[in-house]
Amino acid sequence: MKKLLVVLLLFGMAASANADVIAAWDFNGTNAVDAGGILAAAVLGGNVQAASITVGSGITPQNTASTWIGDDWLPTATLADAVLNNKYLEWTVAAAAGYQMTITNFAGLARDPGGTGPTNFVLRSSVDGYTADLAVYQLAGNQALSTPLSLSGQTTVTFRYYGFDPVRVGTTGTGGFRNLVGNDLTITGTIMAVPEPASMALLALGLGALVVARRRAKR
Ligand SMILES: [Ca+2]
Repeated sequence: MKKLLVVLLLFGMAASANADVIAAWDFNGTNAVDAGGILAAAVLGGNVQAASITVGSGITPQNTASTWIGDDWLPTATLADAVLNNKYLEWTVAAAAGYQMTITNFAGLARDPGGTGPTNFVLRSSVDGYTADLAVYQLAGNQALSTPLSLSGQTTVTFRYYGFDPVRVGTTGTGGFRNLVGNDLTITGTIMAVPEPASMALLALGLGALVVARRRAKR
């Protein structure tokens, strides 16, 4: 029994490495127009291959200094409208070959929607084909967002930040992210080598043998 516990404990320790920055963007000195609609992350964690942010096809990039924002979110009264009309900002993180990510947090500083921008935003991901709401935000000004996530065993993940507003229908406000000192949009988590089938099979074999030995000892 003790051996079984030790094996499980070691396996658990290997699987729970410390959370670190997987990718982080810095909008200082740029914007969605100057960057040509796509911006690579300023910081990539170890064994992260690439990360970039862009805007959905229904959004027009905006050139306000040191932001990542877009125009033409509205008229989009509901989340279903936003999904249908591609009203979102989008960012993607990809692990290096042979590695996988567990994403545990998203953080950013949402820009004040002002008098005309959308106040409702929803975060979804490619993990389930943009189906489930990972977070629902309602903005009343500049707002620091920090959302715990639990997306494990992923090689590439795209996040979509959908914007809509049931009240400001018919206006064309801006929405997106502001500049902070240092990183402005951050994805946190852990990166691990993808377990090889051979080592997984060995582990299963080892655990099976221990269980059999334990049962025999009980008799
Ligand atoms: Ca910054």
